[in-house]
Amino acid sequence: PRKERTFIAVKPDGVQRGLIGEIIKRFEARGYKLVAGKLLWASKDHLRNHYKDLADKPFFNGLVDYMSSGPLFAMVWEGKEVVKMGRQMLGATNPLASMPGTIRGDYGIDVGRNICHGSDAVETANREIALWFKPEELSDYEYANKPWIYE
Ligand code: DAT
Ligand code: MG
Repeated sequence: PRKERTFIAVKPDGVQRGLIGEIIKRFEARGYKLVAGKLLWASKDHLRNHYKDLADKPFFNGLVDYMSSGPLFAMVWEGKEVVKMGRQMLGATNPLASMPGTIRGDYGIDVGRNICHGSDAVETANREIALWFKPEELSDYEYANKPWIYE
């Protein structure tokens, strides 16, 4: 079976604050494998689709405005339990509720400037990966040091 994948994005505030490398570094250092990554300025329509489950929320329009306020860095990461672990590494939705050591807990304050996105379930991840990336943008490869990461 294919290894689990998740969609992780550095949001426009994270890009502006120079945190792309920091976020990549944490997933790389953990042992997860980058299978796709690109900087892009997402359209409001694309973001409304990405966040369609939140369309009824009072913060929806503000969220779409924020997410389209500049380029973001979209990624796909692969590895064992990467969806759940990715969420843990990001921290709680509200940075003020995020533990130190998480990305949001180390770098964020306001919920509307929470730096990063991570898929919340495997099914969501598959939908989001397909929404943000073409199949040919995903690279299938193995880390040469895989046996030093997985037993
Ligand atoms: P997450 O990004 O942790 O998956 P979510 O999917 O519930 O959280 O919401 C998507 C984004 O919407 C979130 O990263 C920031 C924004 N958001 C969520 N709840 C909010 C709120 N109560 N007020 C303002 N923005 C909010
Ligand atoms: Mg979410």
